[in-house]
This record gives sequence, structure tokens and C-alpha cells, in this order.
Amino acid sequence: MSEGRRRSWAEPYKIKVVEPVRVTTREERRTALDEAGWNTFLLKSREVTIDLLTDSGTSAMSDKQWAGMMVGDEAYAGSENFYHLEKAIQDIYGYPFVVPTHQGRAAEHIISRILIKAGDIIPGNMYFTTTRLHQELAGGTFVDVIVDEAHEPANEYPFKGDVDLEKLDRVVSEHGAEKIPYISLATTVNMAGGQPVSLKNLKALHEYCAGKKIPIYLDKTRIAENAYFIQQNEEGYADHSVAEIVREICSHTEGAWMSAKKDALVNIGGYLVTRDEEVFEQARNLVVVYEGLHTYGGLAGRDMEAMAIGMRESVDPDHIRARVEQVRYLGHKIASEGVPIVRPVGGHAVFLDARTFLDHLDQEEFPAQRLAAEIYLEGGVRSMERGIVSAGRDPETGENRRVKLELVRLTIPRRVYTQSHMDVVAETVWEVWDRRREIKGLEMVHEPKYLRFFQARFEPKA
Ligand code: P70
Repeated sequence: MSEGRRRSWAEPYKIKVVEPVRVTTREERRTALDEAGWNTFLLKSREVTIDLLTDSGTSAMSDKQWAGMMVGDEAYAGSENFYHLEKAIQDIYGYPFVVPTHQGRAAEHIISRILIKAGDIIPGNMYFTTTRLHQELAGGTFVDVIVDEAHEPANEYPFKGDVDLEKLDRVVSEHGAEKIPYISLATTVNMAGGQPVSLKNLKALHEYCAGKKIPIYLDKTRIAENAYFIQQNEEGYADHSVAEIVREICSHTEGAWMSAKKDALVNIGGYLVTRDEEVFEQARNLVVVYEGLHTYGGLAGRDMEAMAIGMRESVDPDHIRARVEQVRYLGHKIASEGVPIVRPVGGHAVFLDARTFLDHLDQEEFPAQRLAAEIYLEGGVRSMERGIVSAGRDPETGENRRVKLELVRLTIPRRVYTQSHMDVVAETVWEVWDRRREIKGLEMVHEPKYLRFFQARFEPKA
């Protein structure tokens, strides 16, 4: 909201502690890439100058969160910090039952085991790698029911995270509601480019699902960012606070899981929440098998305290505005030189459209993987492939899933980098853009069975 000439936002914090970063030479980076098999996941942190691999666990904690670390109650059972966490979740999101886990995928594992039977179908607004894997390991099959716009990088539709209710209805008619244990909904949709779901769509989805008695479970890893987009772009929400919108989103769902390493501004943590007492009982029993007692779930007391505080900070209006607007600033700057990016700019990252960027390469030559490596080579900026490597192979056919979106994600940690870092990143991408025609593909020389993108190795084609 600008007043007169004031249109710019500034980071709503001062910097109290700094962590120096190393600047490397091109030769050093080339060696590092060869050693890392041209996979940015395999680079060492010390080889990276600006680390935009992920916003997961990489955010800066506030002084209040650090103070919270000092009041960790490290009792094995009934830690005071667990009750703070439980209360924060009940206050902010409104779910009654809370099971902590060490991070998001642990919660995905537990909820998938509880709700999914062999042969079940789980419709959702685009897959996420770990979410889908746990659904498959539990015997289910994920079916994408996101709107078509989500698969079109240049499409400016502001709510590309929306569910296509007709697609969903076709899945329900084909398999029967009894085969669908829940809808797997995400705010904002990571693989689509950090794109939000609208409340209008969620309300319609809720109504549809209530009629069929299908619960909605929400991956609310980046819910505050989604709520900010609703406030900015959805009719009727301009004067609702982000906190109110967050609460309203949750009210349309039966339960949720969260990787607290994103929105909630902590380095580690996650949890599962539900309104269903039966599911809660099972979850708190399973968590002792895989994570730890139900009042710590694999976390230290101090981690739960930092999470409880970070969660409240995540819906602060100045924080969330600066966070999303910083990402937008980078996106618009990169695109201003003609570089193809996913539109609109998402909540946590700028996604480069590698298919268009390197349109002379076939998808099986891994254009996004190569582009991520080239951006590192150019300026020491680390990003992540989100394309055919991430999508993996179809478990039935064994073929690569030739996904429509072949993207490179430049992901912005929260409260870590400044506007000048964003400028350097944009200039680095432009340098690669200028020499794009000389860039060749990659060959995969090592392919792990699960979530191959983390550890796969490549060699550059001559
Ligand atoms: C990322 C991270 C994690 C994540 C997520 C959503 C929407 C669940 C999780 C799992 C880390 C990551 C994970 C897999 C592939 C690449 C990177 N996303 N749901 O960078 O949570 O990591 O805590 O187990 O985004 O996007 P966790």
C-alpha cells in the first residue's frame, strides 16, 4: 500500500549477526561441478556464494526465536515447549490435535500409512516429490487434478494452484469415493512454481468433498505465502489479515502436515495436525515407532520453542510482505531481459523455464539440470532442477516421466539475503542467457532408486 511517493518496501529487520560467504573463481567452480557430478545437491556449501537451492531450513531466525532456544525443556516426556507449540498451532491454524515430527516428510509418512490402503487413489493439486513417494509406498496412486493453467509457464492466471473440480469429479466417478482416502491439497504449490490456491476454489472443493465424504488434508508448508497472495489478488480479501486468511484456509480442511522449515522460520521441524480423534490416536502411536515420543517427535525441546515463535512471526504483515515481494523483485528483474520464467512469480522462488531457455535441447538431455549447473558455474549461485530428473520414473512402466514443466528453481531463504544479492543473481542469470546457444545437455551416469534428483550424477555432453 503506497503513500505518495513511497512505493518501495524495506526488509522489516536489522542485521545483528553476519555469516561471511566465500567468493570462488570460475576454475574452482568448474572443479567443484565435476566432483559433484553436475548435481547442485552434491556441491559443498563452502563452494557456494549465494545459496538459492532451497528455502527449507535455511531461513534466519529472529532474536526472539534464538531466545526461545535457551528455554528448551529437554525432558523426554511432556516438554513445556511441546505445549507452547500445541497452543501456537491451535491459535494460528485452529486444529485441535498435534503430533510433532522431525520434518515434513515424516508427517507425510505417518499420514499416508494411516489413511491409505493398497489400491487407493489420492487426487491432489500437483505432486510433490516426497509427498507422492510416501503415498506410493503406502500402496496408493497419486492423480494430478490441478487446473491446466498450472502446467503452462507463461500463463498469468493468479491462482494456478486451484483444483479443477471437473477433473476431480472424473477421478471420483471412475474409482468411487470409497477408493479416495483424502484429497492431497497444497498451499502454495511448489512444483507449479510456488503458485497459490484461491479461497473461492477451496470453498467449492470443500463443498464437493463434504458431499462425497472425502476429507481434505493440506500440505500447509507455505500457507502464509498463499494467504498473502489471496489478500493481494482475490476479490473480497483485501481487508482481511494474512492471519485471518490462514485460519480460514485451515477451516476448510480436516487436517494438515507442515514442513516447518519453510514458512515457520526454523532450521528443523514439522508436524501433523487433524480434527479427527481417531486419526490422531493412530498418529501419536505411529510417531513413537518412527520419530520419538508424541511430545517431541524427533525434535529437541528448543526446536519446538523456536517453531512456536516462528509460526507466529510467519503471519506478521510486514514480514510476509517483504518476503513475497523480495521474490517478486528478483523475478521481475530476471524477466526484464527476456529470460523466460514461470508467471506469475511464486511465493518462495523464481522458476526459470528451462525448456524455453534451452529450447535446442531434448528433455532427456536434462536442460534444467544443465541450466542449474551453468548458473552455478557462472556466478557461484546454487539453484535446483525441478523437471524430468525430479519427476523420476513411472513405477509401472519404468519410463522417465516427461513432465510438462522443466524448471530451475531459484529459491529465496527468508530474511537471509538482501536486495543486492538479488541483483547479483539476476545478472548471473543474464550472463548465462547471453551464451545459452553454446550450452549442451547432460548424460545421467548414476541413478538412485528413490528421489533420484538428490544423488544422481551427470556428465556434460561434448
Ligand atoms: C524444498 C523442500 C520440502 C517439502 C515441500 C512441500 C510442499 C513437503 C516437503 C517435505 C526440501 C526438498 C524436498 C524434496 C525435494 C527437494 C527439496 N521441500 N511438502 O526445497 O518437507 O523437507 O521438511 O521433509 O516443499 O522445496 P521436509
